Amino acid sequence: MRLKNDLLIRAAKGELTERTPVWLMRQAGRILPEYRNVRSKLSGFKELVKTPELAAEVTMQPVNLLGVDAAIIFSDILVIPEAMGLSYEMVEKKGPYFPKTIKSKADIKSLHKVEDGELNYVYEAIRLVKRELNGSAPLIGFAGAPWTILCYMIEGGGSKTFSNARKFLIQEPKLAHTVLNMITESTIKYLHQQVLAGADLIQIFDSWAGILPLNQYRKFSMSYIEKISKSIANAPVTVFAKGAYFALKEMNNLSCNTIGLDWNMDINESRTLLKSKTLQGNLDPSILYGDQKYIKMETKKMLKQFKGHPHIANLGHGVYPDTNPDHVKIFIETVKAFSA
Ligand code: 1CP
Repeated sequence: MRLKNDLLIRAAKGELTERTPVWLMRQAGRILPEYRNVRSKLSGFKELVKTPELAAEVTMQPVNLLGVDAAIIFSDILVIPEAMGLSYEMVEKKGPYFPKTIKSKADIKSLHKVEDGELNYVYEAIRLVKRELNGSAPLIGFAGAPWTILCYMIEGGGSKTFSNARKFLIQEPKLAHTVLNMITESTIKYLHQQVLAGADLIQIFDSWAGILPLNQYRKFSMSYIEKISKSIANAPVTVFAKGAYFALKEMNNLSCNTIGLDWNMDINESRTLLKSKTLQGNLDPSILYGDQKYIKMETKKMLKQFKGHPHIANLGHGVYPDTNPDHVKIFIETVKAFSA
């Protein structure tokens, strides 16, 4: 199916597009009352993730209601650890909780690599969204980076420091690599299936990149991201490594097309370090708490700094849940008007 709006794909491939494509990390599911309406009728988050018709419906909401240039499939990075044998619960207003975690070699024995036939509900949702989009916008598939997934498998949920995961890297480096390899192989299979089902671009989220020093980041994260990026031949790949300003120079050598910047990463410096990459980002999500004039001014300021370099407009991390959807629309409309 030919895309009628392929701005995102062309920008990802390094083209200076006639206007900058725009979408928002976490656009599906956090801010729209229409999402909460669908969600409130269900037993919980996981029912939504595992029901392709509903996952497809909420994936389409930001495209139809906000006018973004891409859809991102409604799912979670945690479906991979679950498929590997560590199930999670999504606790209302708190976040994920894993009753079983990785503490020792014995815990790894019960894990398995994701096989074909697992996670079919994600691929089915992708097929449904593709039919619905009918080429009007590209669809982004995604997965967590192996390091970020390992963090949740060891910690069992969110954490400020992920110090248990960091302890594991120091005390059990070999075991860490064993699990990281299993996650990597599972993720490669998973992302290939997403592309086969119709995903037009793949984003890898390394949300906890910023807690590792460079030497550990190279060994325990970037090497696995590279394996995954290299294996995806039929879709452009974006790597978003939150907080990894110290690794940007080396990220220019990754086999991916786009690097996502968070709001602390300097745009000019990033352009110099990442000459061969498209850049995505990087408006501070808290700017959307401001008034219309402020949002417009800050968005234009950001766009000007990226001008002349292939760029995909986005926030520097996920949109905050209490952001007014009208403010999100101002951001999107400003991007569309600026570069036209
Ligand atoms: O009931 C609900 O609505 C729960 C909230 C929610 C939602 C809507 C969670 C729980 N996950 C999601 C969906 C989700 N997660 C998407 C779908 C598309 C979209 O929202 O646009 C995506 C892309 C993710 C990715 C994700 N999940 C990341 C990486 C991106 C990031 O923001 O850093 C991470 C770290 C997760 C784990 C996760 N899932 C949910 C929560 C609250 C968390 C974070 C837990 C923590 O505090 O560490």
